[in-house]
Amino acid sequence: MAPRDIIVLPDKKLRLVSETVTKVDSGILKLVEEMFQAMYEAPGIGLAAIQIGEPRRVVTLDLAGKDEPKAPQVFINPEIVWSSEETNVHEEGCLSIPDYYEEVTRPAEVKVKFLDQEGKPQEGHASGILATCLQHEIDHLNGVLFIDHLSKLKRDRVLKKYTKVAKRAAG
Ligand code: GNR
Ligand code: NI
Repeated sequence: MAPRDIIVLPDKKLRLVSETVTKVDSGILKLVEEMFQAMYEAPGIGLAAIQIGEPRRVVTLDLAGKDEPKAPQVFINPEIVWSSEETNVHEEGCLSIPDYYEEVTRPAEVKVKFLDQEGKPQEGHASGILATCLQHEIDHLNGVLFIDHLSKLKRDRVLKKYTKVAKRAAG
């Protein structure tokens, strides 16, 4: 099957707060598969379910380099339970905001609670790009985009650009 489309700005769905997964059933596992398919096709290193239009608290990641074997990771109902005082600046992009990149400041390290694909509770400690990506994806679950961490001037400029692009495409 063709991969599912990734929704982009100014799609209002990106602002939805996604729903908690109550049971990791076959429907959720199918969603995970569809997310990996869309993420690898894009290609991107992370994806939140809402980016393919499904407002569920599911995140996929793969931080493996180009020439490395795949390293798929799944986080269901991820929750940040601790974040460091120390911050980190990393250039971010988002598949839902194509061709726009900007530096974002976030906590350098986080502890995350989540469910794995068997529905078992897990806890993990993340630093570096993993910490950045997890925070970016968890933001998506709460309707937050990386441009919300930028100045109002920059954010408004981006929003305006994508609204214009959509209007032109609609004719
Ligand atoms: O592919 C992606 N790359 C990326 C780079 C820096 C910080 C975050 C990301 S996530 C992004 C894919 C995406 O939009 N996930 O929501
Ligand atoms: Ni994103």
